[in-house]
Amino acid sequence: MSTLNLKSKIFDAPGFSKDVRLTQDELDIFRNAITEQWLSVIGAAHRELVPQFSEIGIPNYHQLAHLLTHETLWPKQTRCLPKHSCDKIKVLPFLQTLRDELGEFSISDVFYGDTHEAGREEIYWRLVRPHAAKDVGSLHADKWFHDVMGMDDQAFPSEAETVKIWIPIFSQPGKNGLMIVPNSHRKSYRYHAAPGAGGMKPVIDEDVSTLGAELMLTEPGNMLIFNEGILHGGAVNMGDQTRVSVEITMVFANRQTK
Ligand SMILES: O=C(O)CCC(=O)C(=O)O
Ligand SMILES: [Fe+2]
Repeated sequence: MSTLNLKSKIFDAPGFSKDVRLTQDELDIFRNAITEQWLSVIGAAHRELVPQFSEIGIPNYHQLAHLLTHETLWPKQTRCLPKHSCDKIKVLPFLQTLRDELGEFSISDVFYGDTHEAGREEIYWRLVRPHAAKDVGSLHADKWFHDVMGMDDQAFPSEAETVKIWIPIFSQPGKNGLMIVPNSHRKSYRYHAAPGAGGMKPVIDEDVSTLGAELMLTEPGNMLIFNEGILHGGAVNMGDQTRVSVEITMVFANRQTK
């Protein structure tokens, strides 16, 4: 039962889809789960600041971020949703839509640095403050991360194929979001591995201004679903709100790409 043609978009051309949207109820579940974890991490470091951050909300996080040590407060492990939130998200209708389109999949395990939490599903979020170039990484394909972090055969079996779901939770279309290079999963690009905050990370060795990266126009809830070979990366946030997005890696037992 496929009505959106996702398989051919993701595995054939252009290598991604922007056809699936969360309902308002689904979006609210993500917003509430992320806000809860965001306040709990802030509260663990600075109990007295919780009322202020709670009052302004995540889209205005950057206005008060100077009150805490942003650079050290948000390693990936503080942004992986707790089990009670993952359990709520796992049963949402959008994942059934994806199963109907793409076939059965599992969600990859929590994986950061040298830590692999076997059996715990990874649904994580990120904060990208306005005009903060450091809050976005360089263009990459997710399969480069899997390679340089040695995730194959750990977070998922090496014969498996992954597809990423990227969901804008708070976003300003045209001002922030994800850049994608259409059809890039069919090409190869040079990169090398370098140490990063959460373990090894890939760094592209190409002139990225020539690669044809396009900013995707995505309203909150309008997800991007893309091939593990697609070149993509966060755009520097030119808006006036903190951008919040979620990432989920679907794992398919068998390769669809030949
Ligand atoms: O949201 C970002 O800035 C980067 C996201 C990304 O690399 C991904 O979803 O795989
Ligand atoms: Fe990525």
